[in-house]
Amino acid sequence: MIRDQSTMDALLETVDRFVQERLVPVEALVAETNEIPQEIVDEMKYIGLFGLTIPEEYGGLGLTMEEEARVMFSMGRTSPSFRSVFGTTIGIGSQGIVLDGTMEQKTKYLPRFASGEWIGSFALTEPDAGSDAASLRTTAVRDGDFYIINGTKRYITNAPQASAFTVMARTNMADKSAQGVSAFIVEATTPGLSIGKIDKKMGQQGAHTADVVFDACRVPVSQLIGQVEGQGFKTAMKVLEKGRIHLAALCVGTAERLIQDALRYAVERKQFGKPIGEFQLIQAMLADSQTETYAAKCMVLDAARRRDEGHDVSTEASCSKLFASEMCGRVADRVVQIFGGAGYIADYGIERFYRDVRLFRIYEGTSQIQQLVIARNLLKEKRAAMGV
Ligand code: COS
Repeated sequence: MIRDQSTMDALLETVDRFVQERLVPVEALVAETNEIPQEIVDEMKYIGLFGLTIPEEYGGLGLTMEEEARVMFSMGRTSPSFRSVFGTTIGIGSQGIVLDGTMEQKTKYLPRFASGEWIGSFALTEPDAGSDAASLRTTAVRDGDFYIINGTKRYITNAPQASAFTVMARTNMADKSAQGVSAFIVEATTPGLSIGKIDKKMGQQGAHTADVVFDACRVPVSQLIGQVEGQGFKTAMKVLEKGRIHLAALCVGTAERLIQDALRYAVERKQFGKPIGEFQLIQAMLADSQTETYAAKCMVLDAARRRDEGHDVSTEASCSKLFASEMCGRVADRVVQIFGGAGYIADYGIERFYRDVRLFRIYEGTSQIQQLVIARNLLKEKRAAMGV
């Protein structure tokens, strides 16, 4: 749903200009230094990127899912690490509070996130709990007006920069299932919370991940999201469901960018006396890439619109994430092929995208988890229809 077309057009024009004029020129620098320049982060705050999904009453833009997806199409046209600067804050790092937080929690945290003053991060994954997120071992034991949190969270995006984490921890030790898990807002300065060293990754330099370690970390009971125990896993799943549409949109934008790079190269590069774009085998790779990108875009927009209409989109969100992330991997692979030797050489930036997009098939639920969610939902619906 687009609430106001002219406001949306203005926002997209601003983001497009920011991406092309400010981000694309520093892609190589960011990859080289593994840092995003502070002035770029400040400009993101100024444009309002940290508040895209925060409701307007808390200082954000309150974008609908379709509006958010369209902004992500634009953000995808540069290195994905730029999106990560504000991506966890507008996504998994804040949405638990937006969806399930109390009024006090929203009032305290959301305006800080929306302005970019605070970075929000999401701590679900652990050394022994990845795809099987419900098996998490981090504990939160009630002690008077506090919970004492112990455990380690792994691969946490923006952990070194975050001011507050949404942390999933087990409050009911007798219940090893998802029902024993609760969600907390834990401020980074809370005694007992520490951040591990920054991980060395395959790609997406400039976006940092690290362990978050809780060692007898005392968190006031007021930090329990929604003030209800046992709801934390559901909160996490709802947050991830929305995040999957967001990421699928990013995949579409990145594929579009790569196709544009490939087209430029295909027009300029000459072999056998003519531009390589005139060869049908190159054209086939371009056509397949465009077709798949278009298909993913249609899926993302449909899933987003259904969510805006209030439908359950668990299946559509997973279908979109699965198809768009796998599609983006195939497009990146073909574009390396079209560039040939240049595609393998760092100066052209194509091999960097090839590495960067590999994460799309892994984070916020691997492709295999999306398949599992889709199949489970289908079978559940069929069983219900058959009354078995
Ligand atoms: N919205 C609302 N509630 C949801 C939900 C959703 N999208 N998905 C699941 N739930 C609820 C279920 O309804 C169930 O509640 P009830 O017990 O009341 O029925 C509860 O959450 C547990 O769900 P389920 O039984 O499906 O949990 P499982 O442990 O079997 O597995 C998967 C769930 C595998 C789908 C889940 O662990 C998952 O998504 N794993 C991947 C995690 C991930 O994406 N990690 C990436 C890192 S975080 S960036």
